[in-house]
Amino acid sequence: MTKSILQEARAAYQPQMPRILQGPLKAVEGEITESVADKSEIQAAFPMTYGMRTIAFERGPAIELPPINVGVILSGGQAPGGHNVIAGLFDGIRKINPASQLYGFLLGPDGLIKHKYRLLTDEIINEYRNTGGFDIIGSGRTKLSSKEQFDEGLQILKELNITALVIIGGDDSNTNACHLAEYYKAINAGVQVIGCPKTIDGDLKNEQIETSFGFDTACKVYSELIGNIERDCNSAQKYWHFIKLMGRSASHIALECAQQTQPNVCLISEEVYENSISLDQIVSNIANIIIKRGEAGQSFGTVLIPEGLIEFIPEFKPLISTINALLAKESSTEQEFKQLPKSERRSWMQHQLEQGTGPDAKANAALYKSLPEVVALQLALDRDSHGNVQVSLIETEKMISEMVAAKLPTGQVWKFSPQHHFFGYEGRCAAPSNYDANYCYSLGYTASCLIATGKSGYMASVRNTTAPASEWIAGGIPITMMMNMETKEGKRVPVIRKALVDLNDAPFQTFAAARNEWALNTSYLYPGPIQYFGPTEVCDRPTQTLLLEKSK
Ligand code: FBP
Repeated sequence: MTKSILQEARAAYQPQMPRILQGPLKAVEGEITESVADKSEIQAAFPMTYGMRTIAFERGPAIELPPINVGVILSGGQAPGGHNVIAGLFDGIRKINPASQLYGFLLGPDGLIKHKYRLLTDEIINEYRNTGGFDIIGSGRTKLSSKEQFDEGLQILKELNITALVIIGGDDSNTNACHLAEYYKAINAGVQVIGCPKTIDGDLKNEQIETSFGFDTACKVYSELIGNIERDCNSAQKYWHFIKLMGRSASHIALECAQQTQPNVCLISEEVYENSISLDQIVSNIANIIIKRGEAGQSFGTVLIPEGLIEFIPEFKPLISTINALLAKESSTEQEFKQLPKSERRSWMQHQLEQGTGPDAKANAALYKSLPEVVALQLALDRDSHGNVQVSLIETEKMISEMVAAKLPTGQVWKFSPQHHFFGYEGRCAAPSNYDANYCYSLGYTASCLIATGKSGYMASVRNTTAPASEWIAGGIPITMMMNMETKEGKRVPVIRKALVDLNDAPFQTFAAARNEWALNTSYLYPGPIQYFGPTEVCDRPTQTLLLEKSK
């Protein structure tokens, strides 16, 4: 593979990892764990893997272990650093025994079910060290959840003599990893299952999992782009830029980028929901800022919009869950909807909503009717394999700017000229920052240690990551510990609880204290590109979110 000069230089980078992982170790068991909520239901769903103890690695005696064959899957959306998780896992199992083998299943969980895999050799791994993307084996969103799929998977695992499987994914994929661990334990399959916390969205975190990998790099890439736009905007002084940012439900990315770039407006979905801020209020608030800036001779600005906003606007929540139920996989209404030509879909949906009987039925029908055609159709697009609305496909940034334009007074000397952007795919495969390169490698290596110590149903955990990497703490967290019950596609199911932005936490509080100033006085910050070489305070700085959460 031909490499750029930067790729060549990055290939030589030696990721740093916790000191504890650099020598022989033992697993020290902590407290017995309980799920974050709905204990009896989670326990009933996971009788074999519920209530296990947390694991921390400490110095231990050197033990000789036989070679092991391990499988790895990349699941869901790409996130910078995935290749380093695989490299850390590879190096870890080779350290356990140099004859160990790593098999990568291709294009996500589908590779396991359809028996498509690749043996990962030294040569292949070396090609991908410290690179972005998931292309070493590809990723996919197939939901790994049925007994048939688990049995299909077991066939190939047995054939390749694989006794441990590492699933690198977000909350949904790790929930399914736990189901798989549970099933393989119950049937005594002899296969351990370990999860790794991945997602740029930053919403797979809790006391033990400080952050999901990829969040750091993705936010740095988006912040560079936002900073560039702010500088352009401040130079030409003629556009308002409406920038939608990926992150699915949670607004962590928008909040982090706001801290890094100080835009004029940043919406936080969780605040909208908690304070029941209506669409009309959101729009009026932005319009007021535009008017004030226009009157002060500043008819330009930057607005950040989290991609999941629409699901949090109070009047949209019941509408979306009604549409979700109508489009639930294999329901009769979904089948009917899918047969319709595109031109008839909006009126079909309108009719269904008007026939609704619940307390929100009238409001749902009226709201749907009021939506611009594109947004109405985008709301009814296919759900993903986990039943989630694909918020990345809904053009909220255009909807909001159109509604803002309609609220502005006419006949002013200043003008309102909007520009629209959506930053998501631009950051998901970026070359990992030093933080993500180190964190990911450490996660992969930790997964190999969990395998060596016989664990299953655990997620690899690396903590204390605002300290230098040598002081990071490595261990394993029972996945059931992170679960609660939620309603998905009309059914109550156990899932890892998503970490949304907490309005009482330091990242939001710090932003809230500064935003009025940023709104009216142009205070842009231009963070520039990720730096891989240079002073540590520039190159190894974690996200503001993590620093504020850890009060550094
Ligand atoms: P994961 O949660 O699987 O990591 O995916 C995150 C994400 O990037 C979201 O921010 C975004 O809404 C979604 O993936 C887009 O999905 P797709 O890649 O299927 O377009």
